[in-house]
Amino acid sequence: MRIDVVSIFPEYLAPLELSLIGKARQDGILDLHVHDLRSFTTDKHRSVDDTPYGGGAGMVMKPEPWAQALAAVADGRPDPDRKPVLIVPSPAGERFTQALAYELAEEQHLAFACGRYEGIDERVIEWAQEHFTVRPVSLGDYVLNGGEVAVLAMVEAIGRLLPGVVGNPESLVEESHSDGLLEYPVYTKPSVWRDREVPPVLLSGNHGRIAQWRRHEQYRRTAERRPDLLEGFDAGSLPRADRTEL
Ligand code: 6GU
Repeated sequence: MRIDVVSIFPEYLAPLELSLIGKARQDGILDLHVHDLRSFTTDKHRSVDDTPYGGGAGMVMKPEPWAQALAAVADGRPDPDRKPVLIVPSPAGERFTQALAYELAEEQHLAFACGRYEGIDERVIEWAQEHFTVRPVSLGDYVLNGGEVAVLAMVEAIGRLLPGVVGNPESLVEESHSDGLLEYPVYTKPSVWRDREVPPVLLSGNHGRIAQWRRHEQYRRTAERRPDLLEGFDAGSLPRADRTEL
């Protein structure tokens, strides 16, 4: 997969050189390029923002540097017959979910346009649709200062789904949100720690009972912490005692 990120703070994306995502880049699974928006300015002051038409607080990102940057990104697309997906991080976007991460992990080329200040001139977003499939995406209902932290989260969530990035693909199957429920609690040695015991069923060696206990714990946690996830959840896979509560 190719990923391009455009930002006025390219250093913010440095963590993408670390850990699993950094390794995926070294292994050639992820071809990730970070671009400094300011390098696409042509004026002496390398300005990227200006005051908003109509008045109001804050500044708006100017269209010209964005058009230059996005044209360069589109020119670098690996498949000339396919539009890359341009993700515009914004608290006004659709919600980023595990389902969207899986969908985007199927793409060959993703680009991220990191806005700062009050956002990017809307005409850039309209024009970009000629060259990209544009998707404004939000991490959740709170406001960040810019898209960079959101890109770190999205690239990690998408990148770890690419074949060969997570060593044991089975760990993708049992984690939170992969099956609509939160994940079950986990324990390791010692079996007693500060007078607290590991749930005895996990030491029983009875794999059927362990699977049933874990499923029950997934359900219990989800009901307590995220009851919204249980609306429309297919209860058929739950232990019978949990099923009747739905
Ligand atoms: Cl994706 N961007 C910004 N700037 N703020 C956010 C966000 C994204 N998601 C939640 N808040």
